[in-house]
Amino acid sequence: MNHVLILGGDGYLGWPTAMYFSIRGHKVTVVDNYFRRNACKELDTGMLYPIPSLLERAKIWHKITGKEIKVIVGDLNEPDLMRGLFNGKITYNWSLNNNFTGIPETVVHYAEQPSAPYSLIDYKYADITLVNNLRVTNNLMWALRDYARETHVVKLGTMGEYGTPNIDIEEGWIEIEHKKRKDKFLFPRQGSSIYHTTKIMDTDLLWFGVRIWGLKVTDLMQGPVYGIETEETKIDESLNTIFNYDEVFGTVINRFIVQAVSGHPLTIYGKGGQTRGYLNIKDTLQCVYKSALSPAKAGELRIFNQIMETFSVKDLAKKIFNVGNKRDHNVKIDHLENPRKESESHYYNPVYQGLLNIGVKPNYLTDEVINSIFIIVEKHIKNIRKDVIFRGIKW
Ligand code: USQ
Repeated sequence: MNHVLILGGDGYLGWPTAMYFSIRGHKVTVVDNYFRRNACKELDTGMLYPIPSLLERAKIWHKITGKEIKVIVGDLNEPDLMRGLFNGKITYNWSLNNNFTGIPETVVHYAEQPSAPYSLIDYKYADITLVNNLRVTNNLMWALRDYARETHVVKLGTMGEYGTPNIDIEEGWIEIEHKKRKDKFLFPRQGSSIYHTTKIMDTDLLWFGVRIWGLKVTDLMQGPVYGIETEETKIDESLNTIFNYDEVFGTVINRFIVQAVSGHPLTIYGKGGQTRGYLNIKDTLQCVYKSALSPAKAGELRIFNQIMETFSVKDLAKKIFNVGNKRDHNVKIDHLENPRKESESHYYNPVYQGLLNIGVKPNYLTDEVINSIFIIVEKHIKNIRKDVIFRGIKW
């Protein structure tokens, strides 16, 4: 694998992924339309600290490391932009020269609206989520079909596609015996938001492309990610990733730590028995990288459950309460009426072996790791806005 194309390369995971591949010697191109930044502005979500534009980030990266990350600022809803990434009819917004890098061996697809609450603000935001997520995925699938059948797609899926069924969750597939006959199917899916439902639909779209045109796809069913730092963001503060703690774009562990630092009670929704699989942002990078190094075969939809350990929301609050109090924060815990429709006590037993089998080494949520996130959040305490922590977007 030589050239990697990262769709959604400006986001919480996209930018750290770009640096991770780049520092390891791969040619990297990133594309982004600033959806996340614009949505944060429009919804007035606040951010823990400001971050440079994608063009500035690429220039800073080049200055510090001597490596090039080519940047295209554009909307992948436009089929011609997506196709240009594979047929060479493309103009870079920043690169050392404007020469087409060639067809990428790997595409990492993050270019989706990633928030469940965003998708349920009202009809408008549901529609933006549905149109964006499916159209970008469809544009990608057709560009691959027409120009790049050898290219491997690593697509970010979500554990939330499975919901919380009363049986063990397999890695994507399940064998079913029915009236004495057997066959293998995608594991049953039941998203608990419009966002999660779009992820089910785009898995189905790519599964179609895999069956009909022999595309190569790895679908990473990721749980909520936490963390702020990667080896590459540590190189310089200006390389930091976007960090949200608000109700729309913040994920629960990141939110709880910011709440603890700012003196806001931890916002457990309902009873807090909701159990999910979690992973450190550093592990997202490892998982995507290892998947890219050992691609799916032609005509294969390979699915991994991308989580490293499971916790209930109550367990998480307790962990953050303990570390926060040791750091002299007077942490309080609150149980809010759950704005979401989700089970608060349920069976949860997912399998998550595939990524370990290809060499991922988990970083677990230890007190030390939580403590290291506290230290960074404390540095930016002045930027924390308590008014964006809970607004109550209802399902
Ligand atoms: N929760 C609280 N209090 C809060 C925030 C969340 O109790 O202040 C609870 C939620 O009700 C939920 C759990 O914590 O049960 C996780 O919520 P989250 O906001 O961290 O995660 P979620 O909305 O499920 O979405 C996030 C990412 C999404 C990714 C997904 C993986 O935003 O992109 O796909 O995690 S998963 O949850 O496995 O579907």
